[in-house]
Amino acid sequence: MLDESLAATYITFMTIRPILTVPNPVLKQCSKPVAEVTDETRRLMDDMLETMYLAPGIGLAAVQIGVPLNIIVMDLAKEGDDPKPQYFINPQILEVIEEKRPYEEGCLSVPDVFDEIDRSARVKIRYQDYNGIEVTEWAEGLYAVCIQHEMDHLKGVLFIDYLSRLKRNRAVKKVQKAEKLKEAG
Ligand code: K1U
Ligand code: ZN
Repeated sequence: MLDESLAATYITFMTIRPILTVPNPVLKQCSKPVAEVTDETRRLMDDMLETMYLAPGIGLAAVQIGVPLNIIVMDLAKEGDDPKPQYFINPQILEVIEEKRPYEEGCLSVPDVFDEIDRSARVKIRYQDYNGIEVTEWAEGLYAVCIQHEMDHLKGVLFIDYLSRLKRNRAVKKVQKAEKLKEAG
């Protein structure tokens, strides 16, 4: 017979999911709201977090692993500090301040491409957390940059969409070339 404490223990296995890269058309899709936060939602967010840590990255939207739902994970902890995972379900931007700040952004769906993007310095957001609890707060600094970048993913917008057509095309070609080289082994 199973030991009671063992039987009561849930062993969860997290799965690393492939991250879609440009020009995959799924990345241009608009994500859909999550109707209810369930264990399945939490399993998806656990997978997203592990996938993000391995990449490595500081944020990931569900659509980047081919699931067009309004879900984002993030961890902005400094290297050497304890992990500080954050989960955003159905995030909304309620207010933005006018002041814009530039930041050199990257994206796991556009690997090895970085460019400076101007975004609002502070944004007020509302979202549901890992347990489905509603949170309203202001984000600033890297938090503001990252949440705006990730929320763009939910609308099918990539940071390279803010660049000139020349830079954007170059970025996509660079990624395609790298993918082909990887496939060729
Ligand atoms: O693809 C993504 O959406 C994730 C992206 C998030 C982001 C980075 C910078 C500005 C805005 C949004 C990344 O995580 S790219 C990788 C990255 O920035 C990083 C990786 C390892 C250590 C530190 C940063
Ligand atoms: Zn991105």
